[in-house]
Amino acid sequence: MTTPYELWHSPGARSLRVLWTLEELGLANQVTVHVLGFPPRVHHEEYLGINPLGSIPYFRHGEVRLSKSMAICEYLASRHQGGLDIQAHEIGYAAYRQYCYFGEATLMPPLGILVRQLLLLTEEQRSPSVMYNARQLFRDRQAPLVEVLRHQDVLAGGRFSLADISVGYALSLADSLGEQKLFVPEVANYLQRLTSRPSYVRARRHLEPQ
Ligand SMILES: N[C@@H](CCC(=O)N[C@@H](CS)C(=O)NCC(=O)O)C(=O)O
Repeated sequence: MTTPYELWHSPGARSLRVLWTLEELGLANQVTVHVLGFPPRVHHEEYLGINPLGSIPYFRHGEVRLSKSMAICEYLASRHQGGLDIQAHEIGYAAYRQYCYFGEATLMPPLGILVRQLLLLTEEQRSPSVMYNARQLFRDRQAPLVEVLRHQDVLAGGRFSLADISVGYALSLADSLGEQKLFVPEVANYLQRLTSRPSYVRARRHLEPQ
């Protein structure tokens, strides 16, 4: 018997990257998804007993425990053939590594600020200057993407990869927050291509509260 995958997921959270990866690999029927209200540290105190960080996603596979979305995606891509990870000997490897990190380390910080301001604070608690700066930063940080997307449909290696899932999740979060006006045209078109993928559409279905 194969060891099942288990994923803890919240609507709108980075666990979408993992669901998207599972869908791309045709593995969606091999995962048990635990859907939690967000933030789980508020709605599900018992979750801290599973993931002491209290963050989403969390992933279990036998003895394996992972709490970083891209680490989970890379773990899955390395265990299953599907071409989602670009190998060191392949063209595009450097760009692949760059954009796997870029999605999380460069695009997500300003979006994290917007999530907090728009979803977790009351209107009186919000700071217009903090939101203005986060929006500017998110817009400016699209510049490297534009350079790549002027010449290619995907970010690395001439094929869809985890680099697109990393960056695509961040862009889709900005979209869900209603921040479409921040997208430069090349990036808006790229997001449209990504979110038209059947695997993305299926993964999104898990975003609906159960
Ligand atoms: N770098 C981590 C970040 C995980 C993270 O911050 N997740 C957010 C949701 S997308 C979260 O759980 N925030 C609430 C909290 O930490 O209590 C990853 O890529 O998975």
